Amino acid sequence: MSEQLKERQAATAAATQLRTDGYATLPDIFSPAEIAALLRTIQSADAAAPNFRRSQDVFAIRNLLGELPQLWPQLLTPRLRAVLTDLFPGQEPHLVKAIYFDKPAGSNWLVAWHQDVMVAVNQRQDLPGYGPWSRKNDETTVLPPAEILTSIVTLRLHLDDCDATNGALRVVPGSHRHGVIPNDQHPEFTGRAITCAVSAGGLQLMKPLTLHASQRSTSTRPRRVVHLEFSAAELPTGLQWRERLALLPEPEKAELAAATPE
Ligand SMILES: O=C(O)CCC(=O)C(=O)O
Repeated sequence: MSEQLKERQAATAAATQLRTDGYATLPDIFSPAEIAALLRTIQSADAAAPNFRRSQDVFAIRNLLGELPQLWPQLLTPRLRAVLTDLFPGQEPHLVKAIYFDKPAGSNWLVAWHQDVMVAVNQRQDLPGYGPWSRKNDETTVLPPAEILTSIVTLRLHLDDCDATNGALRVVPGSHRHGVIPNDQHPEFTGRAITCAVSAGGLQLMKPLTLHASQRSTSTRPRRVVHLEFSAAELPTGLQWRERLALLPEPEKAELAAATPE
């Protein structure tokens, strides 16, 4: 069987697992050279901007592609595009959020159990099914209707080998099928959590409603992740995903279009 066919089969199996369990992993989507190039771009950033948060326990860049637009073509490799095609068959997904998380060696940063239920939008607009609203650090977020939340798929690209010792994400399989779970009910679910080890270059896929958390690091290795959220859904007129980015045309298609006379 060709490598390409094996990859397509793995991606189809991951898309099925994502629907059932709310998470899946896909190894070897980015090569060591592609990871090194991404890290060079991230390390070249001017860390003084307000979207950068640096402490001894975490370095995070919010609105990552707004801060570092040159990362977008680096991330949109043919392999990543193929994964998106499997995850959004017959649809045109766009990016709706991007964050960089560096949990350094020995970090005390832990993230408690939660679901990702708020989406970042351009403005507050009272609409049926949208709310509550929140405004923090100049950013408006809202709990959208279920069809918008369930349209989102998170792809976490791991830039380092990651396991339970350096803060791998823990998830509760199937929890995304229970809608928004009140905090006081989390303990009913978290007893069956599993740890998602992912090697460098691999992707962890996750539905935003999957209950997830991450532990402190007891390792000497960092855990660097590019967290990307995609959706093919559009918001009602007037409301826009705050970080919305369309996929760039594939280079060969763009070349073909440029060479074809109208
Ligand atoms: O990267 C982590 O450890 C946690 C991130 C997370 O939970 C989130 O972005 O919702």
